[in-house]
Amino acid sequence: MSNAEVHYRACNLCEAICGIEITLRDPLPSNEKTQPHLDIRGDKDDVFSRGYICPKAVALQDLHYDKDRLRHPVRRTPHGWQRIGWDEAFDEVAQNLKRIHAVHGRNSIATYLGNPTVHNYGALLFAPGFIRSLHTRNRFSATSVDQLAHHLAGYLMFGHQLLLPVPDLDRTNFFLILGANPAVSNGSMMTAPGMSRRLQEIRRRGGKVILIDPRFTETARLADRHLFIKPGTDVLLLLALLHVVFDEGLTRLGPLAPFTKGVETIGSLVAEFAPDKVASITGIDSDQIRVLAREFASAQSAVCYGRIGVSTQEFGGVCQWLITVLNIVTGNLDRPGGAMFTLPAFDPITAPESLAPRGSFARWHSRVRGLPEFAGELPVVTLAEEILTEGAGQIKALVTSAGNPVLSTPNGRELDRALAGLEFMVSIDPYINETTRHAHIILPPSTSLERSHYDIAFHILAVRNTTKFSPALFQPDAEARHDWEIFVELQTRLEHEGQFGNLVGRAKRKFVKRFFGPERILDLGLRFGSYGAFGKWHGHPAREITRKMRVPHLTLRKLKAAPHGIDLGPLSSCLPGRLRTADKHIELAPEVLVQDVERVKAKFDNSSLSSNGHLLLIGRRQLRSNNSWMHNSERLLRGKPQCTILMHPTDAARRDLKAGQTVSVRSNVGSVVVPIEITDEMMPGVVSIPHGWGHDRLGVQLDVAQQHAGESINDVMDNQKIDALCGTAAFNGTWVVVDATS
Ligand SMILES: Nc1nc2c(c(=O)[nH]1)N[C@H]1C(S)=C(S)[C@@H](COP(=O)(O)OP(=O)(O)OC[C@H]3O[C@@H](n4cnc5c(=O)[nH]c(N)nc54)[C@H](O)[C@@H]3O)O[C@H]1N2
Ligand SMILES: Nc1nc2c(c(=O)[nH]1)N[C@H]1C(S)=C(S)[C@@H](COP(=O)(O)OP(=O)(O)OC[C@H]3O[C@@H](n4cnc5c(=O)[nH]c(N)nc54)[C@H](O)[C@@H]3O)O[C@H]1N2
Ligand code: SF4
Ligand SMILES: [Mo]
Repeated sequence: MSNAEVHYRACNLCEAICGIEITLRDPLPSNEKTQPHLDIRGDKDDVFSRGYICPKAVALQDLHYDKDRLRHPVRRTPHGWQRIGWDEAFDEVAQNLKRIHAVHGRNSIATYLGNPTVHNYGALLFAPGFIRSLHTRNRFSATSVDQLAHHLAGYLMFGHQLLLPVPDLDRTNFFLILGANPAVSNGSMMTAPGMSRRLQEIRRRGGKVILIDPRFTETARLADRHLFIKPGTDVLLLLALLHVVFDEGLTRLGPLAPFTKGVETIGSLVAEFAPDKVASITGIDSDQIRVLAREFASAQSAVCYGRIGVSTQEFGGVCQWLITVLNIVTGNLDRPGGAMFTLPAFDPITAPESLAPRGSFARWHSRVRGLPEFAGELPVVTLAEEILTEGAGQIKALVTSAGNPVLSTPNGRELDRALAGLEFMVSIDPYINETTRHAHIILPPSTSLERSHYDIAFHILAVRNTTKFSPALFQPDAEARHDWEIFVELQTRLEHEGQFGNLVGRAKRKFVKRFFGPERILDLGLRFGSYGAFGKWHGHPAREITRKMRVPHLTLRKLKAAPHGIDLGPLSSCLPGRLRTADKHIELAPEVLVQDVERVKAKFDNSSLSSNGHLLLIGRRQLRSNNSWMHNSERLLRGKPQCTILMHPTDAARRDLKAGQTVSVRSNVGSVVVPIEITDEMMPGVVSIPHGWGHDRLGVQLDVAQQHAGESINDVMDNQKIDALCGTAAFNGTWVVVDATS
């Protein structure tokens, strides 16, 4: 890139996919050791984000220039990490995996894919092939500490794990949010750059924003109404809202009626959940619940949306299902201002099953705890015990890619111990962090500025159909490898053995890299997608839209000629055409979900509501932090310590705690020590600690992060506390004891 050049791309750090504009601010320094300064701003002409960015975008350069970032493969030795060549590293990994496979069987090798995988189209396209080549059932990912409940509902109700309705944010008149903080997270399973502005606009056009959250969050400040809820009880609120809708005859399916099954089942299911029955458990007054249900059902358009606060709790699966049911029975699915499906330019829904599987559920179960698979993966809450429990099928080797499960999964300390005992571990990751420090070999990929970028995942979840391609900003070093190249290398080395096999493997790698890299697949996907020359459109008015927008026959070349992206218009109605259920009906009442309500009843019938002096722990996200892995950027870490516990003044007074002092937070699995902030933004009885901290561990090589180490909330979270339906971690509402440290 020359100094005068301006580069446009999308920020790949979170789901908001903001357009950014990058220029070199200073002339290139003569001393090469000085970090060049990139001027990173919001791209005002980006068709979707219109100039919005958050502070993390500027830190993209800190990741690229980070002196702690690995630039070549390393091997762990008793004398520390040793630099090795790529060929040697690939060979060693392949040999170890083959050996362990031969001795202990296919399930002895496990894989874990972390969150940045979905922000990296090369990894997203090529990781599955590599994982398939291992033939293991022990596949894990961050999905089971995140959005698994959404996929389960999509799969059971609409026939495809990626048929996920998105709030039509820019047109809705009533936005009901449960357990999400989009003003900070910038939105999740709802891609919409500039979330605060979009929320304000709902109110400006006369609509309402209502938030249900145990904390008065940054989003609460933008809402018309905020209601505290006791963590983990949203399922009862949703059942009660539906109760009112049915009881008062407010259901209206509208155009969905001819192809929606199971309405009566829902009606009888919710009959026993009158608001009075759930009020004291949820902490929300029954009149408030009634008013909310009526307002929702009678709004010109309305959409209910729930995220991490409800996805990761004991009834997360049922919650995400009931949220969609509420949208459907009030006539708000598939209509403007409600919950709508996207029509992305690269469309997995219409892709062949072998490329984008519809999903599957409970085809097999985990060995130790019997947790069900979903879409070929097992819940990560069981990874540690699958490593630690002896017997046939025990995990002996692990491949992690773009993940830090020691900090991001519950009972991280147990996993930490388990990883230390593995026969072999390899990590594809740019850092030596809390997880990868256990690897025998680390394979570091190129940075996001060194590769092209296309958001395969987040265009599927966006509140508007747009499409954008970002070219690489920097040429990668000769030494660097992209994630996808690493996967191709490993896969072919595993698939082809022996002298002849090696030759075939090498030829195949060359062929794939030259003719079928990510860009070529993207181009094909665009051509066969709904806006391409060969696209299927499943009853969708996409053709009409493309004609009007004058983007006939999308190709990668056309996309490259539009550096600010191409707007493909607002979301449009597409049902029943886009359904993937066998009978093209919406399954409103899937049996496994209906059945799971029995578990809800059992829990709340028996549970004693007294807290015995315990507090309920929940998480929180922070604008200048991104899960566990951006804490090595000085500019994001400046200012007050971020890893603190928030507590209501009455809870603090009862324990004689003062602002700023350190406290110990204990659960049945472990404890952490953090400073306390006293604030009435917390619901009494509830405390909050952010996740992703806890960098002060032996061998971690993250200089800045270690100076701001914090502690890991997941040392306190229990990996036995799960949504028993699908095995997702139930982070929210963990009982803890908080005391002053002596
Ligand atoms: N700045 C920043 N942005 C991020 C991330 C980040 O780490 N930092 N992470 C990204 C990722 S991976 C994701 S998945 C998204 C998540 O996006 P969000 O879900 O919007 O993020 P959170 O801030 O975790 O919001 C969860 C909210 O649920 C509330 N909550 C906790 N327990 C309960 C409960 O039992 N019931 C209810 N109703 N509410 C509850 C919490 O108080 C919190 O406000 O954010 C993404 N964006
Ligand atoms: N208590 C609690 N725990 C939580 C959550 C919570 O709300 N509360 N949220 C959960 C959620 S929503 C999520 S998504 C998970 C995240 O869980 P993980 O995905 O396991 O953790 P991350 O912190 O995202 O770690 C990302 C890793 O990827 C590496 N990395 C970054 N970019 C790249 C790249 O381009 N290629 C490769 N190969 N590696 C890269 C980083 O160095 C880091 O090691 O955490 C979950 N854990
Ligand atoms: S909100 Fe921030 S981190 Fe997320 S895409 Fe936009 S600039 Fe990047
Ligand atoms: Mo996430």
